[in-house]
Amino acid sequence: MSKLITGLDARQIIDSRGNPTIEVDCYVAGQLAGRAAVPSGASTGQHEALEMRDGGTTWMGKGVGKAVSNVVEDIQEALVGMPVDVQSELDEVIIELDGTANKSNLGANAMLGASMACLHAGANTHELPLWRYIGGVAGGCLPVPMLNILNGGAHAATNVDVQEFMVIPHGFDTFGESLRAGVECYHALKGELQRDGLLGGLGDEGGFAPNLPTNEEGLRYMVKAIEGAGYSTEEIGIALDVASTEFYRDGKYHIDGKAISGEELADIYSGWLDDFPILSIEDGFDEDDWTSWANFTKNDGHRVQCVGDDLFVTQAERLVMGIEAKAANAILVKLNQVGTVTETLETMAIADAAGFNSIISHRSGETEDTTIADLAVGTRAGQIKTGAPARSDRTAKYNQLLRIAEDCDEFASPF
Ligand code: 2PG
Ligand code: MG
Repeated sequence: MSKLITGLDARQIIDSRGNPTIEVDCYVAGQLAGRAAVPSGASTGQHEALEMRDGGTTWMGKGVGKAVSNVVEDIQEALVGMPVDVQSELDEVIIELDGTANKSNLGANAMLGASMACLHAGANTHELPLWRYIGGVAGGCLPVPMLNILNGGAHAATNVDVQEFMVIPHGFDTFGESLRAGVECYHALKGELQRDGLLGGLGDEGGFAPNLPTNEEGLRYMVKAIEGAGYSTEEIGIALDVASTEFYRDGKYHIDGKAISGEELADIYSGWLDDFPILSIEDGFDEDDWTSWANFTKNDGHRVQCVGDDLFVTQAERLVMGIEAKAANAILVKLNQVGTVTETLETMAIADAAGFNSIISHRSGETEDTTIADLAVGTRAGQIKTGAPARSDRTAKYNQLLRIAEDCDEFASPF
């Protein structure tokens, strides 16, 4: 017989950027059975579900006291007495209780904290690893990591417009070897930047954050990092998250000191695809510039993964629009963009049915929570991006994948 939820608790904790966020505990039969913490973005899409903040002056207005009380009062009352292992029913109750399209009543951060804490509690009461509980007997495949070793955009105080330069070590037999290669590239990049006097601070996701003369120079450093670590660009490719919504204003993309059209930006990407081993471009265009997205996917989608993050915000409705418009061929998956585990899984199922790849993703503001590592394995997503292999908020996920790899030996890359 299923065990029943007997209580939820919640508290405000601190994330990797020093901002408040919410952590939720789920009690089953009076015992703490599951705990989860919610991440937070910086380059957020305008169509994301609402992250509830208190406003005012304390905590820079970013306190999550209201979200905490929404869990402890409303969500707890609705879930107590329900079996802990009926995730989709639990999420449905939370969604109905909120009753809004953008989760503005309870806050997506409150809802996701409760949803994920119950998910963990469900796995624990069945004495299953989380990835197995999520994926069932068919689940269980380690993803290829995308390691963001050079940070720019909204994640760094530099002149680099592209937000993320990632290595994808795809030509390896195991997750462990793939991660090792990515780590070696990280250190090789450090050496290259140090030699050129460019080793300054780090970005929000633990990657190096140099000022560079052009964005293309970042690509050159990536190739130097891969080759400097002793690998070929056949086994390690590059992924970019351009996060271009951040520099799209008045119908123009403001990049490298110029204001250009979507077509001109697409030409730049095509040139980069000719010259560099780029396998994946995320948010190449603004979150509402559907025409540029569709044109680029039509022209270059056969040779590069076109990933919608701000474009789709993990929401089924926007993904369906994108599938119909052939606007992309892959989706970035972030639980807190939609607000519950079940809706996230539903969006991934739609992507899968349409032949879109899914990439499980962290946020730039993270905690020690490792739910996304298990989500990636359980759903056989194939790819995960969770920052540089440095700083505990990022390594927590990679380290959880190493632990999972001890019990799950399947590793597959879509590249
Ligand atoms: C992104 C993410 C994570 P943020 O744009 O993909 O890397 O950044 O969490 O700031 O939206
Ligand atoms: Mg992104």
